[in-house]
Amino acid sequence: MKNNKYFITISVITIYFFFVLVLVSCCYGANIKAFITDEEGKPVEDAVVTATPVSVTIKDLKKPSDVVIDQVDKEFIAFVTPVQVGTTVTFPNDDKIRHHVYSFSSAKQFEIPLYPPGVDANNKVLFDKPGVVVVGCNIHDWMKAYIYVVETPYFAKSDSKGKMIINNVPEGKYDVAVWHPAMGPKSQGQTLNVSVANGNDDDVKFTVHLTQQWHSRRGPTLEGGGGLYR
Ligand SMILES: [Cu+2]
Repeated sequence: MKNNKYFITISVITIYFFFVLVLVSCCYGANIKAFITDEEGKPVEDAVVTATPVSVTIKDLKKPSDVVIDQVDKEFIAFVTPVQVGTTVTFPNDDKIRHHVYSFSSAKQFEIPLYPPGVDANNKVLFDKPGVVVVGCNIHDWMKAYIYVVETPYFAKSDSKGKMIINNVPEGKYDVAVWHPAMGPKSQGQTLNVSVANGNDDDVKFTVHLTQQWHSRRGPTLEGGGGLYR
């Protein structure tokens, strides 16, 4: 009998905690699902959608975690990286040659002079102002990456299907905007007003006009590795 009572108590506690868990997980805001296409209806990869609170105070802000932009086979991985203001980005070198990473963008000017393969704790840059930072390599002209520094903690980047999800956006009103490195002036300033209600996911769609992007031609691969630089 005693055992039976014990079992019932444990069951009631378990069920109680299960409901609390469901309540917390279902009612902490909602997700914003975005779909980005170009004017022909083709999915656009590497677009960033931001949700900036209008009626919500961002409480309990987590410190942005560190982000990595790798260099592999003389390309930056990834091509587009959205980060929140205050994020530190490291630039490891996963090639067998040296790279020289820099940016002249007003949102962040920096330079990591010619450095060898590996991870060096000094190759860290703090992004402390919002804006677009174009990153290049002094040795390999075709290497290019974009860091999109945003103020809001609610943002995401589209995949190859043009889709993304901004998770756990607290209830309230938001200005939802889109950005892409090749976005022409026609698409600038597109903003949607979205009201996020607890437990109700929102679907948003943007159509963007992309301009032709200019790219340096990739240098030839020299047999035998091409020494320290190429
Ligand atoms: Cu390089």
